[in-house]
Amino acid sequence: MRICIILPPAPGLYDPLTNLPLGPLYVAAILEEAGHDVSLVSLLGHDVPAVWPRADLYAMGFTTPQVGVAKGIMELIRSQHPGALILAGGAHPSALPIQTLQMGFDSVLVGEAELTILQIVSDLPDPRTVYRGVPCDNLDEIPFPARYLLPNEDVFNEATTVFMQERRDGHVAAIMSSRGCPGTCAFCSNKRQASRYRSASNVVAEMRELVNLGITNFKFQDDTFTLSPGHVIALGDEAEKSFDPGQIAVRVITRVDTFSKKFIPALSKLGTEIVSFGIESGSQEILDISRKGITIEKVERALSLAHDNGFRTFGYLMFGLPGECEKTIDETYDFLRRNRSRLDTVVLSFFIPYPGSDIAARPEHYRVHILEHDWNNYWTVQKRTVMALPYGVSFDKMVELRDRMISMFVELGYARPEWDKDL
Ligand code: B12
Ligand code: SF4
Repeated sequence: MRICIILPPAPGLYDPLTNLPLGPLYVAAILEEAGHDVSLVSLLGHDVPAVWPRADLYAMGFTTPQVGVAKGIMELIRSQHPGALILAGGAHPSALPIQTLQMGFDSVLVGEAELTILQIVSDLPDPRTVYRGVPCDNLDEIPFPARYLLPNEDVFNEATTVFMQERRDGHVAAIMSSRGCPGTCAFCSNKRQASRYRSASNVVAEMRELVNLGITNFKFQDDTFTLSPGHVIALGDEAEKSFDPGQIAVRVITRVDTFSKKFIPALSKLGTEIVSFGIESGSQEILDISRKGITIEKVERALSLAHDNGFRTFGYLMFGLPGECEKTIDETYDFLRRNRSRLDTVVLSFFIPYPGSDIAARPEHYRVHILEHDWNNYWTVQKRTVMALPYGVSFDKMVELRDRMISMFVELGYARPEWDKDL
């Protein structure tokens, strides 16, 4: 079967190439392994082709702000290949499958694809409209992402954005060593799922393949990297056996409440340079309203622990969550000032009610009015849009608070010219 996998453009990202999407690459790997004739069209930083190759099935994964571009591509393919079957998957179609079908896609795969995608292909030419993916328990069974189908310049990228704009030898790859997060954050569109882990040898084998190609910087995309001490310790040991000291550099992201002393030696063995934390806000009230499940005290403890052990610390903060007001901005300012010496960099996002999140599903429960429904504007970092108004706060006030938040970053020295680019 000829299958064309498409990576739609990501016009709101500064550097999509150092954060290549793994989902469609896993789908491609499964299909290739089963003997299908798979091609991949990457539109991340590349022009949309005027003429599309003929295929039996076109498959595209996308997030909410990519809906408009994904629809345009689907329509272009349809105009050239009227009988083509076009499948959608990934974050947005999983959150809103029916709306995705209404956009004109033939089928939607909700959730993880690996155990279901071959069924879709075998149902051709009459696939069902909605398929429910089954989470894979044994992640070691899944082949490595089919990066070899990508254009060379996507894989052998410049590797600057991931490590604080430092130009690095070697390139950077995204990698995932576990799936699922038990968190309940109300702004997050992940479906709550039990965590599953790849074995350390499986992860390091993937890293080894990449290192052999000259890719030596790794951004672990696991939702919460420090969930399981056993997993991280095994990874550290395996990496230490497989790589020379200093040969690889790693960035991870995690929750402050799972980060503890027992992870430190393993993170060092793994070559970790940057530990990023989802902090979201310096206001306990905001953290509680958004069901983040962490305390400011735990944030400060985690930042100290990471900083004192020689890691660079990144904090992800969000402006405009439910409950945001003058008082919470003041609290965030105090937090940022207090922690300046142990927080190296901050990435500031602007709250967006993504489909799939509890806030988008129940805005009244969180006492917010959602203002923006044009998904083309659902890019988190660059747009700086006020997307939702907490009850009792006017639009003009929110704009003023947003501008204050931005100026406090500048004043405290967190903002740099490249500030938006550290995703
Ligand atoms: C790494 C990551 C990024 C990276 C890479 C982007 C990417 N597209 O993978 C970067 C930093 C660039 C990024 C940017 C953004 N991200 Co992001 N990101 C993630 C994260 C943490 C992991 C993604 C991942 O690799 N998962 C592992 C793979 C195996 O899972 P997967 O991607 O879900 O893929 C599986 C299924 O979805 C499905 N599938 C996926 N694609 C396809 C395609 C086809 C054809 C089929 C059939 C199936 C299928 O099968 C895959 C294998 O099982 C997720 C959260 C998460 N845990 O998934 C958020 C997430 C996807 N991001 C999100 C958002 C909002 C964004 C941004 C919009 C933020 C912004 N800057 O404005 C941008 C959008 C950029 C883009 N092009 O998509 C939201 C999406 C919400 C939504 N409703 O769309 C998520 C879910 C975070 C969250 N918890 O809310 N992100
Ligand atoms: S925001 Fe992060 S910690 Fe919270 S539920 Fe989503 S993935 Fe888990």
